[in-house]
Amino acid sequence: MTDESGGLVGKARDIAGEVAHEVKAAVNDAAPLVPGTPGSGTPTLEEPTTPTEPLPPKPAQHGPVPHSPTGAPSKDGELAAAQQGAYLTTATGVPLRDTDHSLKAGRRGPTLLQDHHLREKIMHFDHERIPERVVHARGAAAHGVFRSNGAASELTKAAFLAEGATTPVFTRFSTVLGSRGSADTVRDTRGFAVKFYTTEGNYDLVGNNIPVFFIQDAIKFPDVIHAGKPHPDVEIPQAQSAHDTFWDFVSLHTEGQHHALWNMSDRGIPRSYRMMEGFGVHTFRLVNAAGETTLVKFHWKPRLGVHSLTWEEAQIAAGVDPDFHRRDLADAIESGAHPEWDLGVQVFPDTPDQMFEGIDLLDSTKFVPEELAPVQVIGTMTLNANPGNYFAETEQVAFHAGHFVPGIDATDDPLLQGRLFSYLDTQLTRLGGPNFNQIPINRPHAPVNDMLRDGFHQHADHTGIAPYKPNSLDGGCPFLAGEDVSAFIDVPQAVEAATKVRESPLTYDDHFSQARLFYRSMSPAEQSHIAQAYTFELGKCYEQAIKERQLLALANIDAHLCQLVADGLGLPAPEPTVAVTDEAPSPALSQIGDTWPTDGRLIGIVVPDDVTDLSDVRAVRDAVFAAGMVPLVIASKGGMLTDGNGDPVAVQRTFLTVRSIELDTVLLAGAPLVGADADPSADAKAGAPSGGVLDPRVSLLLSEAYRHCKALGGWGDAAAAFEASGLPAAPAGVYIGDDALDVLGSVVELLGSHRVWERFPA
Ligand code: HDE
Repeated sequence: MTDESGGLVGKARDIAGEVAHEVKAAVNDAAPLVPGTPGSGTPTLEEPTTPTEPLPPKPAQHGPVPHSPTGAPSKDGELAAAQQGAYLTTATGVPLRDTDHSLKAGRRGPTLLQDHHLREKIMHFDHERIPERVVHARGAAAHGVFRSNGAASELTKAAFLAEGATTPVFTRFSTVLGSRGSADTVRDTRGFAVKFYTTEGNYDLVGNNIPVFFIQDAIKFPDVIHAGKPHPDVEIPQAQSAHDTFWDFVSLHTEGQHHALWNMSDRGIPRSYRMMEGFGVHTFRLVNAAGETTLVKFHWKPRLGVHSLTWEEAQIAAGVDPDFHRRDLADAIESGAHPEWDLGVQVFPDTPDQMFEGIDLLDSTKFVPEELAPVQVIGTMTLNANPGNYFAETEQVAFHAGHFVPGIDATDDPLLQGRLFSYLDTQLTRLGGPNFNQIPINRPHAPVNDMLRDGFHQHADHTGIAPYKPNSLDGGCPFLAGEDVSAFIDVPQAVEAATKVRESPLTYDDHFSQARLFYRSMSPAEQSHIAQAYTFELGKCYEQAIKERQLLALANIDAHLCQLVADGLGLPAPEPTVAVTDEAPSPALSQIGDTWPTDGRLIGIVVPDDVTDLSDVRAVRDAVFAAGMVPLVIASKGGMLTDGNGDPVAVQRTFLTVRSIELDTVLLAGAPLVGADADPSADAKAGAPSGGVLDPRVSLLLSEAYRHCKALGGWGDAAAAFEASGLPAAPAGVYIGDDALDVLGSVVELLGSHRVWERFPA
């Protein structure tokens, strides 16, 4: 290296040591911050000119734990640093002086082919995209840890399920149908995929937030997905099932009816990834150290409870904040509200028929009600860090339903069997070759000694000359695990001697009884949401025959549901075509009737311009932070609110930027008068009715939040505001008082049950 280039790098390192960065970590330690900071540094008005090393990640962020491509822990954390040095370089580390101008023959002349920097920069940019996932393209992920309580150690020899074992995890949530840039809050199933980096290799639990699936046999997967995806001619509609091809398929292939019903329920529009259950869906086989087997179904139970959006909230969010779920997850982690789930199993004896209480455990369109087989908690997952880089981690993570560890094995569920093939296959196209397990986020934290060699993007520099078995040239390495090593041993499961057939077991023919069970387990409010969802989705279909055919399926599920939907569609309700059995409800399926923690919930505090004393606002804001929630101060315009008595109060949202859907509750510190900028031609929200005294944007905020059955509160002149916004007199779940902290307490208590349920018309 010349003096110029080598000296530059060295000099930059020295300067970086001297430059004190105002890193937000330090600020965060001192006082809680509203989450959402774009980076760890505080930007200056002028473009910085002092060379410095790259800034550290944000405090709540990190990349994959550094390991070599073959699972060896990195002795030098630096290996994980993707950037270093203070100066811009080429991909091969040559420092650059200019990246704004291409090399030209004169100022106005043509660009020269010689410009290797331009060529490299544009070449790389042209190839930044990889194919999105064929399903589950839209997702968000986080790092965390799984702690086992040992309750499963009698059932499985898996080391990560031994008492006290802690295992790093990376968890990705997703929608199924939408493209990578689609909205989060669409009506759809959600993916819930967890990669456990165990000491015995990676274990992936690739599940969904719904315990049943559309199809019983993997061979139907392309059919159901082609039907759910946008129409192939015009590629609409995006990320939803409210269209003809979806309902055409599930009304003909009625094994999809049960899953479709779950999607039409509130489970199809979760409030947050943090508030979803997760299910392994299939039955898996556990095997313990003695070789004894049990059948299990995996469940993730969110500590925050299962909660959903209303359909109107979901639709507004899809436009106003398409990143609603991703933002919620990242912000909660950044604000210290680390989401947690208990992992549990339903345990069934491994009998030859693989049935439990008349339910076929190999049929993924069926679930086992918790009342019949309780969920036994075997550990807890805490998500505590956001990814450092979306593409490197969330996009490149490769889950595989066949990533088992010793102690966990597959069953003969024909849906699972197809998945065991599919998840390796898809990565060849998506990640460009067979070495995807060497990508940092996919690297195991266990020693790898395989005999797989070469291929695109090979990162491991293998030694030895005999990647075959048996060999003597490499001393016989690698050896097969002996009795002293816990190895993966396929369970020697008997398979019935049979003739090759393309047929399903006869138990698979029942498509309606569990759908009926689910519907009858819902509260009246939840049932009415289901009826509305069907009416909406079928109302979006063009073809009358498809609507009529789907009504036939609904008649086989529940006559009242069928009637409600038929009324909405203006069609007669048909008679059932199968015997409608009486199914005992499963109360565990309803979301209503308990209270849950409110960690990371968003509390909007509206401060009118005429509030001269901000002490209540400061007290409420601090109490909200102290309770592990996030306060968002809303005012007529941005900036800082001051009253001359204490710290200025930062405004996070204005009447222009705020919308009710991002807030779990709204508190009014008075009654904001109509603002000078409340002009419907500039901001359509300003057209909301408000009695001419209240700012119409605030009136809209209140009326929407009220309609969405959120708890509300206020102090000062707040009563006048509620009155002006047209809410009913003495409305349920609205707290107005003189003491702001008392009001906050009442509202948060109600928030624990998620909604003011009695406001929903039953
Ligand atoms: Fe998947 N699925 N799937 N799936 N699936 C994929 O893998 C597939 C199924 C699930 O966040 C793909 O890497 C087939 C059931 C999740 O990266 C692909 C069948 C369940 C994710 C694939 C199923 C799931 C996927 C697309 C029927 C719940 C996202 C890209 C036999 C238990 C994982 C990829 C992530 C992703 C195939 C059925 C869950 C193509 C063939 C049932 C959560 O391999």
